[in-house]
Amino acid sequence: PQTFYLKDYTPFGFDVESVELTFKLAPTATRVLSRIRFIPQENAASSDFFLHGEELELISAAIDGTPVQVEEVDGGLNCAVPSTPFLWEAEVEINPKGNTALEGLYMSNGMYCTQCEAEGFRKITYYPDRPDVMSTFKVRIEGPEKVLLSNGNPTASGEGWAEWHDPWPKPAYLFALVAGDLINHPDHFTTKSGKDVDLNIWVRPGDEGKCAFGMEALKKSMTWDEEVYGREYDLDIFNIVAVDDFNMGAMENKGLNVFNSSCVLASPETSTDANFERIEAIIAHEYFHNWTGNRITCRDWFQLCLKEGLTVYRDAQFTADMRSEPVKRIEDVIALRARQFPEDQGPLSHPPRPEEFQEINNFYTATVYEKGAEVIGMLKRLVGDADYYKALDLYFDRHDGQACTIEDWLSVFEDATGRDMAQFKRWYSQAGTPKLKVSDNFDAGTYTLTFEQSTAPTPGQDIKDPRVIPIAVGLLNDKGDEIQPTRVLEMTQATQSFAFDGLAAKPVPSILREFSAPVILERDTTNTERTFLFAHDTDPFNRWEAGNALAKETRLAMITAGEAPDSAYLDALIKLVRDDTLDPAFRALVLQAPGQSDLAQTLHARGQVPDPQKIYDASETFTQTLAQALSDSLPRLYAATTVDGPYSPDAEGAGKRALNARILSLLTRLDAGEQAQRQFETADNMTLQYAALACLLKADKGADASASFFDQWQEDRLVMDKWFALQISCAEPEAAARIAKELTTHPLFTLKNPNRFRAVMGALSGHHAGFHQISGAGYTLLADNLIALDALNPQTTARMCAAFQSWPRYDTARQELIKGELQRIATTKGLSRDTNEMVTRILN
Ligand code: B3K
Ligand code: ZN
Repeated sequence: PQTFYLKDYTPFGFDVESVELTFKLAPTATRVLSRIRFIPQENAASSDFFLHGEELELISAAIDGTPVQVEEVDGGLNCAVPSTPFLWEAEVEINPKGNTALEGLYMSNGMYCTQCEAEGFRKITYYPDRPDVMSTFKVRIEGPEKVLLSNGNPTASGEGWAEWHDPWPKPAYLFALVAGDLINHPDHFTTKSGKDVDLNIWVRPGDEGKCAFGMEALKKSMTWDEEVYGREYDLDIFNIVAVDDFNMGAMENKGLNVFNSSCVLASPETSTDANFERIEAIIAHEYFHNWTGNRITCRDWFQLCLKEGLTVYRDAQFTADMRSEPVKRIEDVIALRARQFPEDQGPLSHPPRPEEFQEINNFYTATVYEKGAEVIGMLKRLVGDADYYKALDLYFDRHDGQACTIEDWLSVFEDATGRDMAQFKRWYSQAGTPKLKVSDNFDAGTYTLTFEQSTAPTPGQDIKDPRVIPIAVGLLNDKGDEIQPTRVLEMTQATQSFAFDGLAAKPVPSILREFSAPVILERDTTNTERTFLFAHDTDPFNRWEAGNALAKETRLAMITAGEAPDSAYLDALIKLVRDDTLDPAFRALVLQAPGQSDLAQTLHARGQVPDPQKIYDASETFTQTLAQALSDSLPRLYAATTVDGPYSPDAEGAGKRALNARILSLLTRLDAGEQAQRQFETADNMTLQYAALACLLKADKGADASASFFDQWQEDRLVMDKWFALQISCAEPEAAARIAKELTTHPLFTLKNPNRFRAVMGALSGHHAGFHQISGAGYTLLADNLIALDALNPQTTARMCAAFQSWPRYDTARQELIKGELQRIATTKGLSRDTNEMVTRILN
């Protein structure tokens, strides 16, 4: 397979002045007519006229009205063209119904929809399918469907046809078309300059009652982007469409966002608080792309984090503003450690701006997205809020309408702030998670912190240079008063010291507040000091972090030294959980057990071989001990999580229900599921019903509840995904793979729906001890299903291969089992380029 390199970038030798497309829709034989005006560039580096095209049947091609001979080659066509501006016309035929890869134009439940990012437009017609080629688009759709949508503004329509015009030049990856018998949930929005915008959420009949929350989230996002970034919407209409079969969460096509139905449809009866929060964030994310992604796009796909890191950062700011800032930060750090750290510390490690790929769809990763967002957060911390927004204003001003690079982005910061960004750029070019070792010293009133940074080699990158690391530090005295408010230390050297003068006694340091940089902090400290910070730190993130460190350390001591749960930590935890002055959402996070995969990673980093079953057992024992120690308070705490009045998915109610789930799971360990059964029977919303079902399944008392849940919800695709997943994630480790295997034979299981596939295979690979059973049953089941799915849908298959990425952590027996399965996948006949690249990288 071909490898593409950043260093090989060359511009396309032609400008595209305008694009006109006509779609004659038919399920297995759609005709696409294109009229494209090309202008050869003066002094072009290359005058080769190559158009991308895949799985197209060429019917005709003409230049300036005269039929031309083209040379069809792998991945596209070549053609001899004039050296003056010309009109290219082509007709192709495609088969949307046969498109199970869900890329290009495909059908989902009888409706037509598209997914073009990254390189799907070439499955629709011949075109220079690269993000630096931008043009305006006019689209005519002909078909019997009631609703015919494309990008931009509607210009004309009649019985069986509609026309759209998008006046904003865009790359082809932002093209979209939707056609189907859909129903809309309409609304409108007036922008700050007084422009009225029609808003619609389009859904299949029956789903119209699940649109209101998404619509409110959209309007909040539009207001927020005006207020915080000064960005206004720029078309007369904004459409969102919900689609059941979708490879990822959603897509920011200009004026026509397409959403996985799981990321937009919501109702109290069918969606959990976590679903609501995620929907709000994804609606915001896709909307924010209108400026960071669409108006300013990427020059090439190596620059993907230019739009994704920034847009994730913006949606996190939005969620923090709508809900709780510390809670959002803690949730994001938990997710970063669970998804990005393993990637960065394993065979798939790559920089936020990769320098080579075979299949770009394999680089829509936690590193590009979440670490990309962390990098923006560090930039903001280093330059300060005022200069950050000054740089962003300059970015929008200078680059509107352009396809840009990370260099353009950093130049804006240099020009707005006068700072040199050369060293900071290493965050974009170097892979791996830096380790930050800390030591301290107190002498004659001066407290000195010394930091040492290092990053282990990653694939293709042996040597790492020191990075700029913003380290937010505060100091407390022994009573817990803050004697040094948060100060951001700017580390630039491999080893560097920072002094705090004029102190009466040795302080307690609170380091890396707000998780000010995506690093692994290593410090020889005591549980006594952690317990002190857990009780007193004024930075909510670091207060949680101290508890999290204690939660990890006690489990690790149980695993490696057979110790009992640390009683000082248990006491502190109980005290905090009983403290009604604290936000219930925060208390719920403090009660959340550290991820078992995270514990395995830590053991591995300490030179030990993790045993998944032992990790599981320690976690179970700890929870059981906590439940007993807290038993007197549980009924009162449980009662206090009751929310009066009708369900509302706001942060306050959600916080109480998050605590409800934690308390109920402790109660269930003592009352054999009585309370959970009551909650299951009386719940009037999915959050409470789901939490109760999870507790019952975990206690092995869930058979009846599970059956009645199935009866109640079997017609609801999204709730059924929960039902599939929960049976696996709540199973005993030795049963997880068997249950998952049974579920793959259930009539409602299908390889054709990525949500359903992820519900089952994602739950299996997410069950640490279940997936890693020494029998290898989990590995084999996943590999069997990946091989089966690859023939239909390479993109989703390739993404799920990452479940195997952590194999080097485990014992030789497990390593051999995993490598055997990876080899079996690798040698499958006709394996996709997507999956081949993933298994090859994981094995090397
Ligand atoms: N930009 C899309 C992701 C496209 C993934 C293509 N494999 C969604 C998003 O990040 O908003
Ligand atoms: Zn995005």
